[in-house]
Amino acid sequence: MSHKAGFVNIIGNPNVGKSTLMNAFVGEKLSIITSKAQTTRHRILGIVNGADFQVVLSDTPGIIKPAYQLQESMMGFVKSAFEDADVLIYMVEIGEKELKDEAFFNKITNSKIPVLLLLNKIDKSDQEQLESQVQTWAEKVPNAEIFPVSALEGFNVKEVFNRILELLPESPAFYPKDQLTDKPERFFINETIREKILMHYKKEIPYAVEVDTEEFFEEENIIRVRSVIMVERETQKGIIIGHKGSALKRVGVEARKDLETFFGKQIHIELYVKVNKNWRSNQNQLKRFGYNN
Ligand SMILES: Nc1nc2c(ncn2[C@@H]2O[C@H](COP(=O)(O)OP(=O)(O)OP(=O)(O)O)[C@@H](O)[C@H]2O)c(=O)[nH]1
Ligand SMILES: [Mg+2]
Repeated sequence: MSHKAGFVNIIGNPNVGKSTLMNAFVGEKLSIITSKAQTTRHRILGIVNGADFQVVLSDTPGIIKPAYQLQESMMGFVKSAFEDADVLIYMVEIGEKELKDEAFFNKITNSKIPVLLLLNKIDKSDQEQLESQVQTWAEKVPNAEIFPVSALEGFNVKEVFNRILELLPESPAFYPKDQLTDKPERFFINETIREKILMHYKKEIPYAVEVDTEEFFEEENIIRVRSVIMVERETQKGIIIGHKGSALKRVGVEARKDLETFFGKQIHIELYVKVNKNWRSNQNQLKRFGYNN
């Protein structure tokens, strides 16, 4: 029997729906999703396995012009996604004009590998707008096949997946067939806590936060974790904790609910907040949190 396998890497502007699409393909919430830009900071693999195929998807951070070291590292993950792709998914959303970074855009239009341009969030558009945008993108990226989709509602997602399977090379699997991702358990705990912080805190706060799970003990019926929420300044620490600890408590309660679903087990989370001055610009700290690429 022939077997197909390969890397399908998803890139695009922030907030267009890249993570929503990857989760839809995999059928698990591997990547966190929020309405804020720069939700995803890492390259996260989502693996879809079948008897005669293995599709290794990569979710990546939205493309931005880096202003500090953390963002430089995030764009490093995007660069790496160009290097090993068998199929490139370039995701745009309804109403979007262009990829602001010209160098990345040129890489897409000059790509030697197949490019699928997914025009996402079509649930928010009408037929007329959709047709005109398909036309525009066909002119801008003539080497791409265009698929209007709604990652959120699952519209056309299956069709895209079938096209991916056609495009993938014959190859043995790269990962064990029961593996869903490349990330360890602690990563999903960190990310779920960060998702709640993105949802509940304003302005700069979520961007100044990193979460690190220092302890992870799995017992038969319960997982016990101790995670630290790192901020850059003392004032941010107070905001995270909130009046009598109420804000922090909400983060813990909501993260626990999601993680209990994700792991299918009871979770006990101990959260605390620590100032880690300017960690976003500190090479050693970034390395420690997995932003070395
Ligand atoms: N209406 C609509 N909203 C969508 C669709 N897909 C994603 N969204 C929403 O768009 C927002 C961003 O989704 P994400 O999947 O986090 O986007 P992303 O491209 O991964 O964002 P970054 O990680 O910040 O680059 C969320 O509020 C999603 O619910 C869609 O098909 N339709
Ligand atoms: Mg994302």
